[in-house]
Amino acid sequence: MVIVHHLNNSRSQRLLWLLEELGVLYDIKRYQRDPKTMLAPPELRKVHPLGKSPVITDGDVTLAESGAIMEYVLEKFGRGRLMPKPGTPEKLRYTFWMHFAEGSAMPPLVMKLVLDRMGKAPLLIRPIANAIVRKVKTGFVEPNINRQLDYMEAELGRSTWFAGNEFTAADIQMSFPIEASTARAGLDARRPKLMEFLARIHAREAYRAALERGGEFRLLR
Ligand SMILES: N[C@@H](CCC(=O)N[C@@H](CS)C(=O)NCC(=O)O)C(=O)O
Repeated sequence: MVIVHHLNNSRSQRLLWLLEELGVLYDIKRYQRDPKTMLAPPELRKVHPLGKSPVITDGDVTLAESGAIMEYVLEKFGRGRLMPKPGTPEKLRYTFWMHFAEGSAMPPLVMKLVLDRMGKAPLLIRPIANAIVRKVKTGFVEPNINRQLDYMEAELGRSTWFAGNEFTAADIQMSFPIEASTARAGLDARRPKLMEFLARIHAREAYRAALERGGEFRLLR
């Protein structure tokens, strides 16, 4: 049976949602973030050397990295569901968004989280440290986040879901950067397509079932 090594308030929520959509039986092994640092506990490193979540174990298989886990689950249990047909334009869009979510959308959002949560620098160098942080945020992090959000908004103007007019696993993969953008990057009603996307996914039965099984899911800010 698939066991999801699930960290509270984390990306592994997305995987529970995929398993619920597919009706796969799974178990959850829970891990709690350190309340101060918000890092995963060291036990997770005993499951996989990277010590991040999600990780799954399934018989002899131990696999990390959300996108890879999603591909594994879809190949083993999907029977073609939640994916466009091979060779179609939708399949190409699907592949793009599956990679974009972690490859491009998440890095500046993680950088913003780290910079926003950085403790105060020693008094003597505080003005310089603050100026550097401000420059990285306004010169690099925020413009990238905004350009990406504008692109996602425009793409959702082309079709109901990210890969086309059918809901796919790419929408599950994209949900995390979009949820994270509401928590830490000012995503709001000024980007109505993304807000409608969130309302539509929140209404899905499998999304709600995954929340009930996963427990607490508050995006870090
Ligand atoms: N790109 C990886 C990112 C994994 C990742 O950073 N997971 C976070 C949870 S959202 C984590 O484990 N954070 C705790 C830590 O870094 O100690 C994926 O999609 O699986």
